[in-house]
Amino acid sequence: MSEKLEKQGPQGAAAPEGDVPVARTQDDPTGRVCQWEEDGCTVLRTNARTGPGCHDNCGVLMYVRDGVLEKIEGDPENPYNQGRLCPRCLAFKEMLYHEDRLKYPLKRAKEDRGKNAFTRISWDEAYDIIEREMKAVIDEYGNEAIWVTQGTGRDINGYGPLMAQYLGTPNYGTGFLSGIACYGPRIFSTALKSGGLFVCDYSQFFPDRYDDPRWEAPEYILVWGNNPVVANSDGTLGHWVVESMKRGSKLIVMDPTLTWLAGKADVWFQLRPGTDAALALALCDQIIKDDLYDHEFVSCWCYGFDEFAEHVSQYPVSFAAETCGVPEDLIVEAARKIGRAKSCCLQWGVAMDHTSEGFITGMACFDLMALTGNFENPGGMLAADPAFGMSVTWSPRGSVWDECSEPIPHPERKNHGGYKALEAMNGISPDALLEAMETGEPYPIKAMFMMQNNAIACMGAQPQRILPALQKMEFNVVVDLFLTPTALACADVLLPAACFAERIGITGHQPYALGAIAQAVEPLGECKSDQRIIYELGDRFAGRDHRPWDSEQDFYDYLLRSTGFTYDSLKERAWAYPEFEYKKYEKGLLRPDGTPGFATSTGRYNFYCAEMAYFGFSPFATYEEPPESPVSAPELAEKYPLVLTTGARKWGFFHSEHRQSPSMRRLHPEPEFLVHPETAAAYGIADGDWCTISNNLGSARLRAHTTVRIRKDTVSADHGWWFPERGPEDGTLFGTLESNINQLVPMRPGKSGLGASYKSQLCRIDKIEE
Ligand SMILES: Nc1nc2c(c(=O)[nH]1)N[C@H]1C(S)=C(S)[C@@H](COP(=O)(O)OP(=O)(O)OC[C@H]3O[C@@H](n4cnc5c(=O)[nH]c(N)nc54)[C@H](O)[C@@H]3O)O[C@H]1N2
Ligand SMILES: Nc1nc2c(c(=O)[nH]1)N[C@H]1C(S)=C(S)[C@@H](COP(=O)(O)OP(=O)(O)OC[C@H]3O[C@@H](n4cnc5c(=O)[nH]c(N)nc54)[C@H](O)[C@@H]3O)O[C@H]1N2
Ligand code: SF4
Ligand SMILES: [Mo]
Repeated sequence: MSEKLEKQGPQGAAAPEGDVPVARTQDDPTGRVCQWEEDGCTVLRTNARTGPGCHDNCGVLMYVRDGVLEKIEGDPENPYNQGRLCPRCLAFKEMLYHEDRLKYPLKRAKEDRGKNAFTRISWDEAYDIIEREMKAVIDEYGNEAIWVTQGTGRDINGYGPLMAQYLGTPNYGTGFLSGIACYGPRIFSTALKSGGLFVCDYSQFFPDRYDDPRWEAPEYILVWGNNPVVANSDGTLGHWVVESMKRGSKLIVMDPTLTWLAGKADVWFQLRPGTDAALALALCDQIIKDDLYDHEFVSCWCYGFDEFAEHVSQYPVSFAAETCGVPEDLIVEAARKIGRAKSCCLQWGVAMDHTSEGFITGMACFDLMALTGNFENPGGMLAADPAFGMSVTWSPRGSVWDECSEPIPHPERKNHGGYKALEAMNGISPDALLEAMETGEPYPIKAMFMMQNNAIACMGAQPQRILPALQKMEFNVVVDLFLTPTALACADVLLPAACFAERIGITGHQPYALGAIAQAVEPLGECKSDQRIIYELGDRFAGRDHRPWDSEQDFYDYLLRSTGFTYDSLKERAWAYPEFEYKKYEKGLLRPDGTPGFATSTGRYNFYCAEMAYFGFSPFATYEEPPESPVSAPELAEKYPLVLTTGARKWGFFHSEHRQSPSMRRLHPEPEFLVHPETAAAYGIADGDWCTISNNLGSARLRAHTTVRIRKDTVSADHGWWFPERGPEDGTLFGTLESNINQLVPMRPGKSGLGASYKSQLCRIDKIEE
């Protein structure tokens, strides 16, 4: 262990001159056993994490016999999931031990891109090639000519930026996700409105969960463009919604499809995709007209209410009813339910972000929470800061670097595409970066480092543009579990990553709790964790002396140094819950200066948002039609009359993952789209028919699944499809462009640079005559 880390105090926390941080927790780990023997197996109590992908960290029991993972079960004692596991964790072994797993570093000649012509190499040789090629790109074009990309959530979120730091590039972000449209728009809109991120209160901040006397179930949960029982998205477990319902919570659901939760809702808005902001603004207007808003919260803690009330009067229920295609009286009913509820929370999903002006849609929905005073109250919206204040975000010059010997130089010239909002949030524009790859403007992108990201099969809109752009790069690195279409198309060096059972780690830095990931089995072949790959490669660019950690365990001790834990002390208890209190804005716990209020420029919740005016937008949330809709583009709609929403999550797949897992594939054997039987009949399509879905941008081949659950004017298509069973030899990149619905989605954000069109395009459907 390095000298610096040896100086840590008894709990392993950094000990700057005797000042040892002590973790103040709510839960008592006495008697919590984290490893035992059972029927010849060693059982480890720990937490799941990626890979394969997920947004959560459920508590698991891993049963290991003779070094082999025999089974995985939900840990009934872990407050997070209380024993539940979804199908993907139950089938985890099928991914862990899949014969197609990458096991060794591979290289391939540039002229063989697209061909299965890889050669096994050592890690040293892989690092040598990456060092040589990346330095060549840096010398000729500058550091900013490298784009480091990541996929969603997974375990990369905190660590990916570190790779970009090592390569000295400011261009780091999600790989080809148009408009950073996964939580990005919602996170940034809530930051401007309220100074932070807030999540629904399902008691997840308490280790005794629903039994905690401080907690009350939300009276209403607005499930808005989200399907948490399937997706468990953004660190919310769907079971929490169900458990809250058992304790009295009622639902209002906004979804063009009748989901399982919509079927249990008091009110279900089967709205036209992309029109959510109109509904949110009309709900606000109705609540104000009925005088059901929270006068005290609004007058003490909000900014710009009177003008806001005036502003939303432009969006009466009649307007929303017509725009969204929902009954007027249902909007009035829902507004009264929300306005009169003791508590209400917003369980929102990525459907917000996946419309062109999703950034503003998020603001409109969030305003509803402020209007009804649902902040920091039991059953309302709670601030979501990292547990124990742990920072793993390797931003340039961030405090996470404090103990490193040489600060990594801070790169400039981030490509935010000229969008002021993106510049303010220090974000890149994937849309502008794709253009830079294609055109060399404003400066060229010449190399890609892609980690946990299968861009052409899933994340990227218009993969037909991304594929040639990747193939003309001077150098590409891919780090993955499998040979994906993206890796096959473009990787020059392909590195094998470890699954969570094969490595140590810590959980996803969520607000509720911190946990350790224990290693259950040896990695397959020579797989390594992404974290280790990053810092070992970092030595080639920043020098071995730059880091005070020697091993992965050291690395986590370093990251945990201000929390009061070491990796071992966390592993011994599996999880730890920090202290928690409600009403933090009243107690000065939200603002860095310790004064009451919200961490915004005004100190209040901003109905009027001055930053928006600075970016050139209305300071209030507004409604705008998606650019391609039956209303905004009637001529296009004549040719492509149906509204297309895509990517509603499936139980068995995490995006383009799990297509190799036999039991997950049995759940979803083929790519399909939902269509109303009457609509299907009008086009001569029967359930199960293979069809072409097409529009002005492209087409994809999927199977019709007729169901009355969906709006008659809308089809909902799967995303992320490729066919690993075809093998890498047939020249089709595992058929990745055959059924890829993103060929119909433009790589084009909203006016702010945020927001996309994955959930609001136009299309037509035609039966394929076989
Ligand atoms: N199993 C599984 N879980 C996942 C993922 C996965 O791939 N598989 N992906 C993860 C990721 S990265 C994300 S971002 C989350 C997303 O998870 P969610 O936020 O739940 O998003 P979706 O499943 O895309 O869509 C949720 C619902 O929105 C509806 N919808 C579609 N268009 C619209 C619209 O315009 N307005 C409204 N109001 N509703 C609409 C759909 O019918 C669907 O029921 O899931 C995460 N969890
Ligand atoms: N049409 C349509 N397209 C969409 C969406 C939609 O709703 N509709 N949703 C969009 C959204 S919200 C998102 S976030 C993106 C998601 O897009 P991505 O996050 O890029 O998801 P994947 O394409 O599944 O690529 C992830 C890759 O990471 C690999 N992987 C998994 N775990 C690990 C690990 O621990 N280490 C490493 N190195 N690799 C790992 C997997 O094998 C897989 O190849 O897709 C977007 N694309
Ligand atoms: S949500 Fe599912 S895949 Fe994710 S950790 Fe929990 S059980 Fe595992
Ligand atoms: Mo996402």
